[in-house]
Amino acid sequence: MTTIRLVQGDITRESADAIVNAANSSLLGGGGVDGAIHRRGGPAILDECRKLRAARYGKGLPTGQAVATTAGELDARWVIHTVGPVFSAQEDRSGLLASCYRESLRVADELGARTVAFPAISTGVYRYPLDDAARIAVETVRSAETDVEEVRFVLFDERAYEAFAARVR
Ligand code: AR6
Repeated sequence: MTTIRLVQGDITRESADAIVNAANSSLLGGGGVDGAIHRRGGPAILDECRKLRAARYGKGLPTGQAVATTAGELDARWVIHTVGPVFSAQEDRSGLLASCYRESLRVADELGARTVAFPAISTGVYRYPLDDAARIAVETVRSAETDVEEVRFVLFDERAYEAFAARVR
């Protein structure tokens, strides 16, 4: 059984086995939670991202997939980078968003992580509507077959927290 917990705050302040990053396919950093993770985690994370790019993801990490690096100076063992879909009103990309959560948990299982902290993937720069994103996140984690014992959704603001709380209740 995986326990779901909700926290409002900055994910870079969390302590967990793995912290998930809402990255972009370049793996080279960006704004939002990605920028915050690289800032607080320090250069070791970017170093490993560069090596992963060179070795495996020359064309970028595809949307919906996940890959782990060191967590640098964060209070975690790993950062799991995943690439959420950019929201589209024309095309249903919910499967790709669900895949981010599923693949991140699969990578967490490979690593042996038992506690995993997720941000609300795609709900910032990528504009995914919060209510839909929260439903997909919670449903996907609930139906995942994983050895992860605790999934913690770390929501940056009250609006995001309430959207997730409505799905967890
Ligand atoms: N802790 C927790 N959540 C945060 C934090 C934080 N420190 N900072 C922002 N959020 P976003 P995306 C929330 O834009 O939509 C980047 O440039 C934020 O309020 O970080 O998946 C990447 O490089 C929102 O609810 O990620 C990509 O190019 C959620 O995290 C692109 O943005 C996700 O917002 C990815 O866009």
